[in-house]
Amino acid sequence: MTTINSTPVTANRKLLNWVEEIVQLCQPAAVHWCDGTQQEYDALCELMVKGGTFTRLDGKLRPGSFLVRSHASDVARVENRTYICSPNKDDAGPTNNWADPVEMRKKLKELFKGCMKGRTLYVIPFAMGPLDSPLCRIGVEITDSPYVVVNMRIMARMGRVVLDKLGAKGEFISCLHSVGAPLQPGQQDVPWPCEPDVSRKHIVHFTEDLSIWSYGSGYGGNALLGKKCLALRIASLMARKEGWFAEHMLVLCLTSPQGKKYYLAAAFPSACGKTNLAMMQPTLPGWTLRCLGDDIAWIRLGADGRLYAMNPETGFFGVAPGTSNKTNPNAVATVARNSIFTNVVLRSDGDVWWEDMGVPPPEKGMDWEGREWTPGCGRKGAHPNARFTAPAAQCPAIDPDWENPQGVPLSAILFGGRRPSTIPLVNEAFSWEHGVFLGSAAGSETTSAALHQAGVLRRDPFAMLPFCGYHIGDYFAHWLALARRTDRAKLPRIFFVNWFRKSADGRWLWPGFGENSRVLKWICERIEGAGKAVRTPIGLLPAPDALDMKGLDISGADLAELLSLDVEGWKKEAADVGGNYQKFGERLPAELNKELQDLKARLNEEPTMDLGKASVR
Ligand code: OXD
Ligand code: MN
Repeated sequence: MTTINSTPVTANRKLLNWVEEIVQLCQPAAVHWCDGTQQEYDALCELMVKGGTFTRLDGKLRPGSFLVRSHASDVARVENRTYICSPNKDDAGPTNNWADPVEMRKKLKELFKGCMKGRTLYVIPFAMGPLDSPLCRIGVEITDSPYVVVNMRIMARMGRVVLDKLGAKGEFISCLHSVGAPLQPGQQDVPWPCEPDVSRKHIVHFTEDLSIWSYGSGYGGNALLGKKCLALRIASLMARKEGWFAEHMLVLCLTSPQGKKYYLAAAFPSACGKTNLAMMQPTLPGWTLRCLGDDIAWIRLGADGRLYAMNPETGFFGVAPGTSNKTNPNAVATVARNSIFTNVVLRSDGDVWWEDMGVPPPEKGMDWEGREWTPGCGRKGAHPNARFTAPAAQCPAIDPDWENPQGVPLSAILFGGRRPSTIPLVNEAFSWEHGVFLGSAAGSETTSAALHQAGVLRRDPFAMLPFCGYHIGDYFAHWLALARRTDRAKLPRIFFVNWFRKSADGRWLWPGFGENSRVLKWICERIEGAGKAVRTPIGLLPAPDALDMKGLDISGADLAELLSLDVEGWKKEAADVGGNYQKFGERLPAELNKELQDLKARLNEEPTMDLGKASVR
């Protein structure tokens, strides 16, 4: 067996033993301990160019960047092949696939036996969170995919510095990954090796030793194990035990014209524009927005009783289609260089293109499957879940505190989803418990970019449906308990937003994107105890004149609809939330059932809305 970078610069016995054990099991042709340097990154990219996996993009148009096409069977996270293996089935809860840990280990050992034959095994020490943060956690991913190594270098802190921090005795989360495509002697490799048989793909989390085993897919969250597997599923388990929160939330900083900073976190389901909001350019004069993270927030209670949020990642793994100078100019600038594009169109000039990029399509190109493609050919050029991987530090709107080891103090938490009807533009919770209720009831209409049938309402509590590593009822209880651990006045205010409301004839009622700053301004005003609000059965809605609408051409009727209370729609909504709550059984906290019953009762009373009379909470 050859070894490249063979001398492991660690005295961590546990790590050395684990690597040895996996080498025995997977039987790779070589072992490479990743040092995380630029030279290593460049060499692996070059290796993939030579092997036909990567295409180097034009050095002037897209410097330092590459295109890769995945196998058609391997284009997204595979939720139905994702498992939580807790000894007790009930502890995984109704939102997870459960499997018996003993049986699953047996099955995985069989799958992994010899699975890296003919390939190099890479050891990737990585850290989620700044190395000096109290929340920083170390993982080690073993993978046979160089694509994973280079993506991990963008998405997490990795290499030598992490081994140094780990030291001889430090603890790490073991993350084992294989594409599941051993090579026989003399067998020619393919550009995107994976296990095409979906039933053999497994993304498995063991709750006792907090280990991750992923087999058969090389794509995104299935394979970059620091992201959804560690920073959400495994971290949510650790967070519950240790009293913090691992959330599917963006973090941003809004600064008012007076120079006051407001840090906000927002949980929206996948494909609801988290990346767009995280780095949005406000249209309101004098307001600025800076990005701290677009996907994951680790949140802890500070000594001063406030909640502090930190982004554990160092990059963006964003959906490319729909990203344009109109929807997200900061993302367009971020991916201008040093980025990896997966499953987009390759233009003949050596640059990339995707649907709704805001620039004309090339006359001719190659689609995400590597076939000749022309604009009118009837097929999409990019896969709807095509991605860019780009360093967060390249974002022109990155916040100076994005790597602050302490995190930033949150003033508000937003929930949201894609809801064409019923849900108003913005709604403030009456209390912490009501806010947790709104989060537990979150849902979104699915789009073709997601992994599911398009156009159906999928309840997605706290946007954590596929990411909570334990029983979701216990997760709600964990959030509710926070109000007993600190002064309520120090808790962030909770809001529900909906940028996706449509008129009866199918028009978007709200322009979204930079105009969302108008809603964020009202949220900041509410935090200051100023913004005018109307008390309604569902929460506190902006008073009719409370949103700053200067310079926005939107009809009074449309605005009224966006801010109106649809009592009949909400009665249906409450019934549907109640139906979904049934699934959570006895572990649904009584407080949430009470919130639901109170909502139903308020909806059955005469609506008390007096639009002329604004009440400040
Ligand atoms: C993501 C997701 O890729 O939530 O971030 O699906
Ligand atoms: Mn996400």
